[in-house]
Amino acid sequence: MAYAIARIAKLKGGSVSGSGKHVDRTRETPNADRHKKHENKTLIGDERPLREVVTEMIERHGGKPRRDSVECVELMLAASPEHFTEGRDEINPERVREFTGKTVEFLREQYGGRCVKAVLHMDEKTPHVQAFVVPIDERGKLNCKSFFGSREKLRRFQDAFAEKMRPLGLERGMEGSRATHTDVQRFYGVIKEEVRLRVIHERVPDPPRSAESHYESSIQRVGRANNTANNRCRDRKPCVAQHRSQ
Ligand SMILES: [Mn+2]
Repeated sequence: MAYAIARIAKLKGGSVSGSGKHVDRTRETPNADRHKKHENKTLIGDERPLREVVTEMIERHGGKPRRDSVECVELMLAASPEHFTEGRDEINPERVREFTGKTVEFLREQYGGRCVKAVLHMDEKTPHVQAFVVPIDERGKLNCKSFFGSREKLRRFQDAFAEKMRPLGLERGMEGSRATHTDVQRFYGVIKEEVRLRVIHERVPDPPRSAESHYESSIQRVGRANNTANNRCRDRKPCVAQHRSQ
């Protein structure tokens, strides 16, 4: 059974331009095959850098992002690899065309002009679309929470994508089921390099630890380990001495 896969990543500050460079391949991309780069396609938006179009969209609505605002949400939309290969070695271009068409429809219906860029990647292991949505609410404010702020909202986003993909024969995996989990893992396997290069803001301690405080705590840790080691040595010295004297 092939599944529809939809994941999001929230982008703040510097990670907007980083993600943009990655998706446009203007930065070295180790997991992408440069011989297939010409098969990638811009589906929504133009060739301008992501940072530029996101800022433009925010400014058009009079918004001033705070330092920790989610300025852009990256959507990764894909299907199980076997959906495109049908068990063969080659990718069926017709399957990619259908998938791409439905994905663009989905993005336009759900986000309209807020989706400032969408790119089809054909140069990684499995075809997938990476799309970028500026989460501007009805009042013109950046408000990621109103789109993706709860488990329920995330679930609805995945439901809607699966519903859109249903005519292609793709299933929405049962939530929390093994099948879904395996597929997601496999998907992340495909884009592992991208994920590794990205700053996962949710995991950055808040406030971020400075290099200095990190250094301090490392020194303390080494110091404690040293003391323990010294104490152990001290305990053993008499034994060594005793042993020698025998
Ligand atoms: Mn990609």
